[in-house]
Amino acid sequence: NLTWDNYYRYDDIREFAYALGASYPELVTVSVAGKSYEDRDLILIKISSGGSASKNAIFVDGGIHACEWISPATVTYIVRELVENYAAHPQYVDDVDWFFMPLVNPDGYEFAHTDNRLWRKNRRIHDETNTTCVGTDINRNFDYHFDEGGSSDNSCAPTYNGGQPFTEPESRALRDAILAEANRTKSYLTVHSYGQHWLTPWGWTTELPADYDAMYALASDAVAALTAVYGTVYDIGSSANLLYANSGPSDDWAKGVAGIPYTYTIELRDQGPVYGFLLPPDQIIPSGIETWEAFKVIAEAVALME
Ligand code: 0X9
Ligand code: ZN
Repeated sequence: NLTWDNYYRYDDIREFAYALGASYPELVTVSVAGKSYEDRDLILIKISSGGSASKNAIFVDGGIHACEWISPATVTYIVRELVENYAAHPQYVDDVDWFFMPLVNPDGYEFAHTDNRLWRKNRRIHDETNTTCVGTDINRNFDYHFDEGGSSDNSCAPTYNGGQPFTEPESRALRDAILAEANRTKSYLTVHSYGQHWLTPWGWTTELPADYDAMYALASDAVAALTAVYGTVYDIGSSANLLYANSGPSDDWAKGVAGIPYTYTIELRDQGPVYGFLLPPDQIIPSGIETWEAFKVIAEAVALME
């Protein structure tokens, strides 16, 4: 039984998902959306109390980047809150369907635990004779304005884009899971760290999406609810404006190709440079509690969307 007082390994997260499904079969369906390069399961958790099959949906992922341990920790915390405390707030499950892929990059995540704490990419070997240049940045491997800046063609680089879109089994599995429900998915939340940013597309251009004002308004309601808990501040803006130019991330693809309107990259605690990726585990529960407040705001809005 997980208590979110420490960072969990791939096996723990997988077992958490299946145990939740076994305890709450009327709410939780666990499936395998694909296999990682090293043959780990890419777990997909659907949370639904049934009813209409065309209910609006929210898709959440975590752990695209191996070193961002607070991401799968916070995402699984929210899964737990939705399910175990369903009776306290049934509307968040009754009014929307949820899809969670809490650990998109299990191979990199395990490698960050065993070998290199700051590892970012997956672990695909590109060249058997070159074992130092391993892995692709899953968040540069999506097919929308692919390789148009802020991604690397060099397999040694931490932002290596794979050379072509969708070369990685993890990005293909995430793509296919999103597409399977895209017509009813109103929000895609891809959870990263760190910096305390609530980001909209795009990364490839500093121009803003046509519906940026609506995206900004919902983000600011979500952030206000988050900040109200402990005073944790987040800034809001488009990726290219607030962070840096980059191309091929999952959020740009989810909005530009899959057509999901309220698509955000959430950069969790902290702001750096104190901890950065090395966020102490005693911040998992506070991060979970405050981020859950933001997710409630998103769910309330999604429930009312056309
Ligand atoms: O660079 C990234 O992939 C993300 N930041 S991180 O520090 N977690 O690596 C930001 C991606 C933001 N999304 C877009 N640029 N569209
Ligand atoms: Zn990241």
